[in-house]
Amino acid sequence: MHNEHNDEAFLARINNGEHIEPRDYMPEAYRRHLIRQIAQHAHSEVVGMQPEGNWITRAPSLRAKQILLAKIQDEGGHGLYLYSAAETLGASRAELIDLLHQGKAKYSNIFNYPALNWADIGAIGWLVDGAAIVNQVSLQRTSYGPYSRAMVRICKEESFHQRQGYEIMTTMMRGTREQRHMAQDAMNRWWWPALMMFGPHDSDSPHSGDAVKWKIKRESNDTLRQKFIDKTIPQAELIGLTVPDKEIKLDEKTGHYHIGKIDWEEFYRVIGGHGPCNKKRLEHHVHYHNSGAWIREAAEAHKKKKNQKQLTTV
Ligand code: BYC
Repeated sequence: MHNEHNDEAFLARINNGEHIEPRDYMPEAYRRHLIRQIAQHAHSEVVGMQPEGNWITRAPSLRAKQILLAKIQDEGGHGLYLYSAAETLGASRAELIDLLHQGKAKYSNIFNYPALNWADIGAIGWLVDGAAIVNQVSLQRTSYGPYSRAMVRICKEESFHQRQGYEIMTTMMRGTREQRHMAQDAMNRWWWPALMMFGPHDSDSPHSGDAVKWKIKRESNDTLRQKFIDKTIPQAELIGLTVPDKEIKLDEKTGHYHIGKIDWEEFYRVIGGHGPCNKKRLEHHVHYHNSGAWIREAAEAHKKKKNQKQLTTV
């Protein structure tokens, strides 16, 4: 345990590439920064189960249903790893969920859009999980130990999610004219919100300064967005999808694609609570959280009874 209550020594450890562990000294601002980000991440995983959950009963085959179920269960698990990582910083899951319900904690912009048809399940897996994995691979090297270790597990599962989405899109692009149209329509609706998942441009990102200094963020919002763009455009072209951006151009010298302007007004509107599904997502979460209260109470009562039994047998 590193108990030196000294911000300079703390920064030196970070710069030395050491992990910060729960009982080590950390500045209060570092702890609060992590709780905000990890909670937002955990809420995203759990709220992210909603648009896909809606399609379990309508999956086009038993195989597709099994894969979708497994993916959604993974996401619930990711939420649990992340809430546990936040708990090591002194923030309880109940407290964080309460903040979500009060509209004081954010979750990813992307889950405020509707999943209208089966092609959306492909687009979510391919583009949304694809964007999430680019961000999360980088977060495997984040400075806080429990967050970094949670990311290693999460990334293994996310790569399967991305592939299942791309497989759906590939199958649809090999299908009928209507199926190709559905896949292109889903691409058109999910492309720009997926680019927004990386957050505002570096110059407009208020938390990036501290995040980079403390090595919470290992790569900037724009660097990760560009990585995703460079990786995804060739995948779209390979299966015959058109990226919905007339300004896309490959810079032969740098190997990077140039893209058009992102609509940041839409981003701030959506994260400010006014996207197409914000109200529905939150109401759904509150409803099912409240209707599950009995099981949390039963688990607590069981724990208490078990502890009492252990005490009497000692
Ligand atoms: N959505 O200073 P900035 C997934 C907010 S889903 C909403 O750049 P930061 C999955 C930001 O919170 C992926 N809000 O912030 C699950 C801040 O507002 P506050 C989830 C956003 O934190 C199921 C303000 O804008 N992944 O895995 O340095 C199925 C200024 O931004 C967003 C994570 O959460 C956004 N996209 O950087 C499939 C990864 N972007 O807090 C997939 C972990 C920004 O001051 N998080 N804001 O009110 C991160 O890496 C960073 O938090 C971000 C933002 C890059 C997202």
